[in-house]
Amino acid sequence: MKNPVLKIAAVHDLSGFGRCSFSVILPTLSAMGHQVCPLPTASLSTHTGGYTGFVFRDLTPDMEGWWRHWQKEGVEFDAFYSGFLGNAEQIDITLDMIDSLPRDTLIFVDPVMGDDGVLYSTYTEEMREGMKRLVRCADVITPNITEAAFLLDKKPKSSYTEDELYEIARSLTELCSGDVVITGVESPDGVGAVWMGKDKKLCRYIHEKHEKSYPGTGDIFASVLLGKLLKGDSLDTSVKCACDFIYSVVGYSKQFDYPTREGVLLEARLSELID
Ligand code: PXL
Repeated sequence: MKNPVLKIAAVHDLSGFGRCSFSVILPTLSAMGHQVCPLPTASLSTHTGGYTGFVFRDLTPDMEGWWRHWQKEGVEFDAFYSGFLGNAEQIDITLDMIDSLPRDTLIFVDPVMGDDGVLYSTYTEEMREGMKRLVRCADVITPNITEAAFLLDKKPKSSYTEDELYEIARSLTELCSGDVVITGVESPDGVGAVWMGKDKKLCRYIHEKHEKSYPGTGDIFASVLLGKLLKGDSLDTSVKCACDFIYSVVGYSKQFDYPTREGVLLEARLSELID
């Protein structure tokens, strides 16, 4: 009988504390029944949002050898998932990995670059150009609204008309030729995601806005979306499930008094993701 557990090659950083990147990607996708195979780009004692003085090790020199070893061992992946990348060389290495994969591998790119209208401090112009090349290879991309603007060389704004959102999503489907899911889109009724698939129809799913925001929710959103798509769910169902989960876990976490920089209380809500 065929092994039912799908394998995902995941290229992200490891932040030891603060619930970002692998700290949330691994439990989320495992709860959904998938195997995450981590290829770490860097190790940090914490994420970079809200902490200073963190211990940081750049793992760029190990990335190609790590990938070659998997290839030599004949490991076959059902999906490839990239996120926060530390420098322009890591983007080129990630592109080479994607190039070496069979055509039917699902390429899922979360083009992590910034939030709230600004690029993360580690992001350079060269990396932004590299990220545009990376999204071109993707079957699914999940920029937040700030990253969507940066990918299209536009200045981020705090609100967008329906026509502007349509144009952003359509331009991104041309850039990546896959499905585009844009998160953190504000509207008078709340906040949520808009998405556009092959039919070029703009869809939207909104929840009322929680007054607190936490780091790492973009990583959890992308992981739930990927997990659902790999189970064979439609793009619409998968996006709605990811939005519902984020709404639920933020709503749960905000009742408790602890520093938001520690991220959402994922461990307490993971069971919602188990079939
Ligand atoms: O969740 C995005 C992310 C990933 N990795 C690191 C980060 C951040 C956001 O701040 O600092 C190290």
